[in-house]
Amino acid sequence: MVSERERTLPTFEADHASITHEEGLILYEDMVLGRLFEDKCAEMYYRGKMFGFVHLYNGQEAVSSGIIKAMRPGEDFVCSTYRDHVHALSAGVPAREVMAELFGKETGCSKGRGGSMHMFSAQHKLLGGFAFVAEGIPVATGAAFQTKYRREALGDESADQVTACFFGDGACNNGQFYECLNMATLWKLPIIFVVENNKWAIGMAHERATSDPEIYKKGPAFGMPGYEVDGMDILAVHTLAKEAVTRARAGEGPTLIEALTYRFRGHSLADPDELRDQEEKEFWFSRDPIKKLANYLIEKDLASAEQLKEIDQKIQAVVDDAVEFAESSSEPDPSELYRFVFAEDQ
Ligand SMILES: Cc1ncc(C[n+]2csc(CCOP(=O)(O)OP(=O)(O)O)c2C)c(N)n1
Ligand SMILES: [Mg+2]
Repeated sequence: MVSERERTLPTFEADHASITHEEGLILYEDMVLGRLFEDKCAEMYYRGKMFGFVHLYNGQEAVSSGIIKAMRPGEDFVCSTYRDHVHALSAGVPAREVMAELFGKETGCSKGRGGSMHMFSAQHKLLGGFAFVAEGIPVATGAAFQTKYRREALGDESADQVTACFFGDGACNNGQFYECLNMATLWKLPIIFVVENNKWAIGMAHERATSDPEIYKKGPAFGMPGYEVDGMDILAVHTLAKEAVTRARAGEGPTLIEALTYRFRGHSLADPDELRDQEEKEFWFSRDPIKKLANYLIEKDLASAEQLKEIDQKIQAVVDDAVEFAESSSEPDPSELYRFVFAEDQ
């Protein structure tokens, strides 16, 4: 039985989540936005509308939505990887700007200079989009440090922002991860390290590459709490995220969260996805986080099937509009090739 060889967690007692109708719909809508946006990306990529590597997030939505929706939009910092479209969307970057970036247009959130792996938005406190594995971890740690520094060294009372730093299981075998865990505890930084353990780093299975595959245990080794959470259950992720945000904002320091999740597509759209066996895929497909939340909301009378369908349709229109916007936007003018290399050009 494949389920016996999969690392999963006991079912989260959803009643502990005490979710309201409004919160439930916000989480649902954000996950649907992530899913439909990525499906559209695949379509546009295969139609030749975008170039370079495009890494999709299908299946992992509960992690982005569950964590980022526990934060303050536009104030708290979010740091991603090359699998960054959905973190950008959860952080509030409009779908139009994310899609236009993928199309390499000047209306994109990185002015068309970044593309899929380099989403950035100063307005939405999105720190990137990074092509190198683990590259965002020190950047996010730096963001958390400046918050702490402004508050404690410069006496700025308004400096209570929290940083969420997302990265994959593969990144946890990189030295920057350990250096940053050390500094974050040493200085009690307001940061949440979120490992999206989707079992694979391209074609390398996590347990083949890692001496102790239970990543959350590495938190306590550095003096911070480490938690494992079912990354296919948004209520579990969101509940834990709220605790970690509260802790960080109160000056109590960092938290390491290991979310057990799975990507429903290949590593990138150039990957034929032949290494993972079908049984494993079926097991994780059956744990679709969007369906799980939909069932919960309907069961608990927090939403009706019609309401959820209306959200699906509304979001589909948002995604279609994003494509139209991206298609009709202009490419950056070649004369501006070197503009925006430095912050002064903003
Ligand atoms: C420093 C560095 N080494 C190698 C690569 C090539 N590479 C790109 S993605 C990837 C796998 C990373 O897997 P993981 O961190 O688990 O993230 P996931 O793709 O599963 O989201 C590797 C090795 C890279 N981009 N950067
Ligand atoms: Mg991975």
